[in-house]
Amino acid sequence: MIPARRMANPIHRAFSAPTAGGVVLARLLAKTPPLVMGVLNVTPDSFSDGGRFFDANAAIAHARRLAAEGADIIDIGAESTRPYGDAERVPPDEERARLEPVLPEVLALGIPVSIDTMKASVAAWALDLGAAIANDVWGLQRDPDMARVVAERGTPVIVVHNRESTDPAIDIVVEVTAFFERSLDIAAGAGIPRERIVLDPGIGFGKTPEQSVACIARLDVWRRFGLPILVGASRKRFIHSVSPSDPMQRLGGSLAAHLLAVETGAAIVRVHDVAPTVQALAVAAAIRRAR
Ligand code: HH2
Repeated sequence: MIPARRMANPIHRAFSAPTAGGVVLARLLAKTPPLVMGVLNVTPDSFSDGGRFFDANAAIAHARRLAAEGADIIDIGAESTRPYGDAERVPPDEERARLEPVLPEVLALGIPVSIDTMKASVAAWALDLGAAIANDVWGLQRDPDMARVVAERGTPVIVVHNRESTDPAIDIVVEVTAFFERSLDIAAGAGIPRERIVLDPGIGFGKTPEQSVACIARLDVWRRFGLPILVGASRKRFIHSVSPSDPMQRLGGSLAAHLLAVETGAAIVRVHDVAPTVQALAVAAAIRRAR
């Protein structure tokens, strides 16, 4: 039984879905936001870590490290989403083959796992194995089966805003709001309860660096949906546009972005560097409490 105080909190409502990963989800419910989602890319070509964890043993070791450093959720993906284009499309069989030796070991860590995929068949397979959350960087709007797969499994889903190409002329806040509304309609049509949805403006996805900055600055706009908001700013290119740096050298910018995102309403941050993020959030919270 979840205490009423927790159910009033959107993040606790979103993660209270009964799923195969229900036992570990209970751990999320015991925590106060913000939650830290650690990134595990089992890919040869991710922009952010360039294939360091493509090898299954390296990936499993990294998942253990994310857990030890305090990740609340591990987000595993096996196809680079390449927010900045030239992504190599991975067939579903290949994506699954990359996950097969790694996912069971990651699930065994006892931390809720989200499956970062835009393919319904891969999501279905991973959720059936015990992944607790679907993370769709096309917000239920790419694969027509995704909403049904999520609805049938009763899991939470992260709806990420995306666009095929950038358009510096558009008002990105208006665009993301309209996208979220479409995703929420698709979710409702498929029978996904609103309470199981997390919104994510998709930092870097089909956005200019300025538009990514604007999304973090204006996060409060999407609080009106009453749903948890996730921000994944880690190592993204907008940091380079403010302070020129390679992806692996963007920790300072990532921390700044996530601290401000939490100030503005993010309940979950998706990061590559878990330990520094956990520390930064704890210090920020201590200062806030002392105000
Ligand atoms: N960003 C990436 C991938 N998945 N999921 C959510 N919910 N939000 C994000 O901002 C997000 C995401 C891209 O980052 P990364 O995983 O490091 O790179 P790649 O997709 O190249 O593996």
